[in-house]
Amino acid sequence: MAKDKEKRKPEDISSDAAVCEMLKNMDPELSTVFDRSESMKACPIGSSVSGICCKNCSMGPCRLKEGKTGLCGATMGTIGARNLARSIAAGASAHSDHGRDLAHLLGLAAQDKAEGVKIKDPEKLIEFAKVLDIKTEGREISEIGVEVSEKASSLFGQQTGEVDVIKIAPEKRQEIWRKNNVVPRGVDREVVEMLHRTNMGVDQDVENILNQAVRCAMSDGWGGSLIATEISDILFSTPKPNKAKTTLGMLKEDEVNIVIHGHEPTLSDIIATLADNEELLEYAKTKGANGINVVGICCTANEVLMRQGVAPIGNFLSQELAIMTRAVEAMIVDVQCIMQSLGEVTKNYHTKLITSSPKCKIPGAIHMQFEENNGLKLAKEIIKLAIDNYPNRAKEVCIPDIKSDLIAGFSREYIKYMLGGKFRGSFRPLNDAIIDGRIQGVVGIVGCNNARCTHDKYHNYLTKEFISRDYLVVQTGCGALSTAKCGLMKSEAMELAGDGLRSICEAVGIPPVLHLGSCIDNSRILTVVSDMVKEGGLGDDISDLPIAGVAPEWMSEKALSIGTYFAASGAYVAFSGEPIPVESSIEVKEEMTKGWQKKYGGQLEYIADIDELLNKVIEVIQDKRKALKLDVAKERVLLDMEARRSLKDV
Ligand code: NFS
Repeated sequence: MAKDKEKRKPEDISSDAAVCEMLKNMDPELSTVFDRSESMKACPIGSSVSGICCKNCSMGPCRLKEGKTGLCGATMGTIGARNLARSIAAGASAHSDHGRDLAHLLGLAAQDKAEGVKIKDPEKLIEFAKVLDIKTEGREISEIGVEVSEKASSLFGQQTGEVDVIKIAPEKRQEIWRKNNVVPRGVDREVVEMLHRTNMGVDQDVENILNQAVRCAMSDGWGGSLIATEISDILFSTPKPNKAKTTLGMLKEDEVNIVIHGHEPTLSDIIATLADNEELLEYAKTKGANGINVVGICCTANEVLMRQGVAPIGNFLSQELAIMTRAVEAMIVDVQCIMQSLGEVTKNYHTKLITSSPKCKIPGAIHMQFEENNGLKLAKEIIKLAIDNYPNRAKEVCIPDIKSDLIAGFSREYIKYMLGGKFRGSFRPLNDAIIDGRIQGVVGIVGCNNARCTHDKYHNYLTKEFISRDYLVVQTGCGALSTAKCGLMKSEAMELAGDGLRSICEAVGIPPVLHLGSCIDNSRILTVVSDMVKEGGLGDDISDLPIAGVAPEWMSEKALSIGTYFAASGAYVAFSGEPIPVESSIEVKEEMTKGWQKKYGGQLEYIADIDELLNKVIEVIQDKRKALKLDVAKERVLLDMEARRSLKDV
């Protein structure tokens, strides 16, 4: 391993200064995801740049190159479409299963049967009840909560009709979906049908397979994810801006450090609340610790950051290094984006790795199962276990002395309020700023980190470039944590914005990059753009808006589902970093670009060169502005080779 590490400088591995610090100081005998990304190359067939692989039956795996078919006769196009569709189904199922659990929890919380969980935002409950056609007048909150829980849960198993949360979208968009037959009938139904249709010897038509892939992704964005976000807000409160600090430097030398990692807000919200508990703080003192420091990683971090200001110490690629600081007493993981290597890494340190979901057990971890009725008790047990582990900590810890300020927690409700005020909350000022060109457009830069690209680099680069050209950037997931760590989510970052965007940031008092939450909360972006359409002046559909989405360091199947439902919602979406695994099939690429553009007014494509991607997004947004006949306040800035070279060093 030590030999591999000599190959790349920490700065080439990560743009996170605290991660670089850790890479310089970590035990050379230990391996991280970064080392393995060098020692193990991706399978060239599986990565799908030069070929394609089908393993849907045991006559294979069939490795295809241009001009060949599998044993059954399946073509590159069919296999590419099937593989992509299966990944979308897996991604959609992850988000949706998360939403299902929250829908169930809401019913229990409404009846006071979920320890430590209550309905914190009754106003949002009433609003969501209306979306679901549930009567609210004259009814108790608990009664509404139970019915919302039942109705939301039923949308997962619904067999016919429409998942009615799609009604949040503009009318015209709903008609486009109906015309193309992609309105999800029920969340689970679309995932099951996708798996059936990609089974050996079923759907073999690229367009037909991808039509169902779109309906499946729609059941995520306009189904499971949206339900998850709405109910998380109802139970744990709708986010408002919160000041916090970030990076691995937020671990504390003299306190019990507890890292919450994964995606679900439930147990983590209770653990974070208990960090101030007098009894537990007293107990910590008896073990020599000066406090209890709860911090987060990945999307669980985003959930508790937005609502409680809990410090996110890093995104996906920081999880192993957090343990290597020797300062973490316990890491509690729930579901998704949790590396199996954590079980091995913790063997070398005193850190207790705790799994809490029956859906995710890891060799080497202690399993302490969260049930809806044991939240408070379990959270206390976990914190006590971490406190008991504090005396086992090594004398020397290795916490990077690097921190960055950030503001997070821009929900749709807050954006409306900050622009229009409590009594006339409105998206009018945002639309007006876009119309008069102070804001050229809105770009969502979202998604994962990928160990095969320089950690955080593309997220940070694109964000700086877009804000400097007056594009408002909204972020979720690991992308949001990336720019937060490099200081782009604090008010001072408005200095890096173009004059137009800066004038808005100054007037409203916001940073030029807005943190909208976890990956599940990409559905917040859907509701924001729907509101922008309804506000008027920017066309009558999402596809008319000068907006775009980018996932520059994508890695998870969930990202494929997200990219697909944004394209189906009318947005131009570009992925970079590693290719979407359909690159070798022209037929599939054509359908995802030209085909989807014709059907939905949006598309999903992969662009390897980050400057080419930047230019393409600018071009798409400027074309939308032109179509809307908006005054072009600024010249379109496309980069020539010389300008590119001067920008390379970020
Ligand atoms: Ni999204 Fe969140 Fe991060 Fe990617 Fe994983 S944590 S759900 S999948 S890696 S952004």
